[in-house]
Amino acid sequence: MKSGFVGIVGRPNVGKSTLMNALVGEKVAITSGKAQTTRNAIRGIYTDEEAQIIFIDTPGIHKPKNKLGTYMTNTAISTFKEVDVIMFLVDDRLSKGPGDKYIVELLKKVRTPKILIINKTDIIGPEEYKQIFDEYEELGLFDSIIGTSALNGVNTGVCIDTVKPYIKEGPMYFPSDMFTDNPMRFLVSEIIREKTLLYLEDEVPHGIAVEIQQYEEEPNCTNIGAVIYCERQSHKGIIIGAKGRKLKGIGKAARLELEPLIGTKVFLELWVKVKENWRASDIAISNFGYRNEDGK
Ligand SMILES: Nc1nc2c(ncn2[C@@H]2O[C@H](COP(=O)(O)OP(=O)(O)OP(=O)(O)O)[C@@H](O)[C@H]2O)c(=O)[nH]1
Ligand SMILES: [Mg+2]
Repeated sequence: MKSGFVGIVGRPNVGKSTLMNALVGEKVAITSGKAQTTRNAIRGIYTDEEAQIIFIDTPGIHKPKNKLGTYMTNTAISTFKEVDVIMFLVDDRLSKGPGDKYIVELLKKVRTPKILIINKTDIIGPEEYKQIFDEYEELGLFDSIIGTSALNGVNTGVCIDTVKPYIKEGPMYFPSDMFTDNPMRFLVSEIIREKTLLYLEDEVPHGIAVEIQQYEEEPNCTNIGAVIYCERQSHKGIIIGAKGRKLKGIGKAARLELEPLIGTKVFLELWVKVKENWRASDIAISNFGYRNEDGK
């Protein structure tokens, strides 16, 4: 048996979480069309007869504008040296902007094997794909280059086969039927956050955090109470919506996903509260669980 860790890194919104879910075959990380969705390193576990591969989905690396952003970017970069293989996801040409160039410079400094994943091949034309491929190939930095459509599950098997030679003989860290090591409460808060992102536009989503305040399991029903925090009074109104309709929609969408996941009926109550500028506060971001294991 082989086992090892694979870091999935890249700019925000390139499809890292979508790819991890496709590789693992279960939704273990939330995804959205809004940049900076993932905030923690999230482990997704893949197991077959030969190997157990623990994928680590990371927050998109970006130029931070607040303490939360700094935490997120540091979380992503700190995985570079902790994994056996790095999967670097892109969805555009290297010459297109500074984001990918910055990550490439960071990757040049680490000796960990690197696989380039050109994702979203379903919407990249063949000409464009070749340009992306050539620009990265020229760097001589990557051990392999793979094109994927994470959304359609295209080439996930190739990703797994490409990773395997880079991981060593090792123990099974997790039971074969386990897909993530995160507790259910975390998944629940993330799914509520995902639905909130889905219903919101522009600047509000980035300032959202979800805190589970009540989680009671009964034989046929789970009672969940959660607070959606936002940064401004005006955002609170947007989240609640006219006659509370938006919040109701968020609650319903979350409940529909939670019921099959938990396996009981779910009674979900949501509140919206304002915590001014929380992303600039060390204490607030730490209280929301955005802290490293060493407490920093
Ligand atoms: N067309 C297409 N869209 C994709 C593909 N993979 C992901 N997406 C979409 O891209 C958006 C971002 O996907 P995520 O998986 O949340 O991206 P991410 O890299 O994890 O983003 P952050 O967590 O913000 O860093 C979502 O709307 C996905 O549905 C793909 O292969 N093709
Ligand atoms: Mg993500």
